[in-house]
Amino acid sequence: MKITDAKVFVGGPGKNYVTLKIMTDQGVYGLGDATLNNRETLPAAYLQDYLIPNLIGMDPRRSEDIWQFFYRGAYFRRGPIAMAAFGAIDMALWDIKGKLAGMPVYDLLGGKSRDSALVYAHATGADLEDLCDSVAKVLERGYKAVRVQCGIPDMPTASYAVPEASGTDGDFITDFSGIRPKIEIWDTDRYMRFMPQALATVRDRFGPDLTLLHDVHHRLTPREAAAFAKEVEPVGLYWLEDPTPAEDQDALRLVRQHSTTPIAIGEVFNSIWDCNRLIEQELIDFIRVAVAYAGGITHVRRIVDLAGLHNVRTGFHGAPSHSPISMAAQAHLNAWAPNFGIQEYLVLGTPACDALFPSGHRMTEGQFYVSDAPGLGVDFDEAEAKRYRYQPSSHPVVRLEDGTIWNY
Ligand code: GCO
Ligand code: MG
Repeated sequence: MKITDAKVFVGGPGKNYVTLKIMTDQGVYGLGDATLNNRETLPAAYLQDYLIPNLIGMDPRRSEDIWQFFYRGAYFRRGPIAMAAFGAIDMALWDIKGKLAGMPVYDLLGGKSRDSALVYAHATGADLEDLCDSVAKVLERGYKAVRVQCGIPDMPTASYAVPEASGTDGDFITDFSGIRPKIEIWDTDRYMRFMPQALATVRDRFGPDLTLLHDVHHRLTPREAAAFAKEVEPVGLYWLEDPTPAEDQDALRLVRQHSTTPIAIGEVFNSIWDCNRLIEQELIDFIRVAVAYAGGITHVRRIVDLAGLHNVRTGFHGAPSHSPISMAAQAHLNAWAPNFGIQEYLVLGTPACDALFPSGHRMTEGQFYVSDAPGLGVDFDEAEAKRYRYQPSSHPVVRLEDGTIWNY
């Protein structure tokens, strides 16, 4: 069996999804997602210029060897662009494998460990009242778990994932449009004074059963993160996400020594080498990698297995930048993983997205039900894809009030 061709499409409703379609000599095709948020043309070029010319003629059933060929064979290993590019190849090969076997990917991984997977949505407000309205709306839609972000009083600009004005939009999603980044101004002291109390108010208002999460988005130093994590202990967060940037894996030890608040990290990681010490030394509770950024199912499965040995559960990244293809790949891992925790979920379900990526995956009452169709269970409508063009976009850049660049 041979791979005969592969095509890359860039575009989608409100997002530059990078979709890979691999064709074979037996008529079976596979789909993968190489969307690297706000840098989408780069994995697309890596696929087109380097990977696809090598892929043609390979046996698609040999997904492990193909993964090793592109990883070890590249000489310059790892990095988000390469890992997103061959992550998409890997997803597509598992899709083909499942179609050949007539089995959903979760059965190839070892079968279902649960009937459905708990997901969390986002609630956000320009101020605390606005945030509570947003949480109430999310709960009305059936979710049982919610990540809360809130505007900070007297902060010079709205900070991460928060609308400028109250009442703007309960479904606020960060505006990444344009090639020149928007500038956000950050003040750690104001955040540290306000946010623990805001989280406590949400907990009081909505009671102990709400699964509550918060994302610090890499803004604190390890010492500040330790103080924050300790202060919010009574809130009973499901997790505190990205309290510090985690390039320095050992820095998390300080947070751990001072607090029992569960820590989730990993949405920007692209290999097991970015998180092996965090996992082995049990410095985190949840691993946030995304199948799209971390080398596909083959590599993420290794991370999940390592995590399972150390009481670390999964909480895969699910921001709207992931197409329904990688969300499906994650849904299959979520159905199987013995150490599943929760799944961030925002993308599927809009009519335009469903038209481009028809699938039998379903989300209801805050639970994700994986499709039992063979392979990944998502299709891609090429005629529909012609409606979309690449739109340049950028992550905001953060500065402190004196101008110093900070972490987004
Ligand atoms: C999350 C993330 C996102 C990121 C975005 C950047 O937890 O969902 O932090 O909101 O900001 O994915 O590309
Ligand atoms: Mg995050």
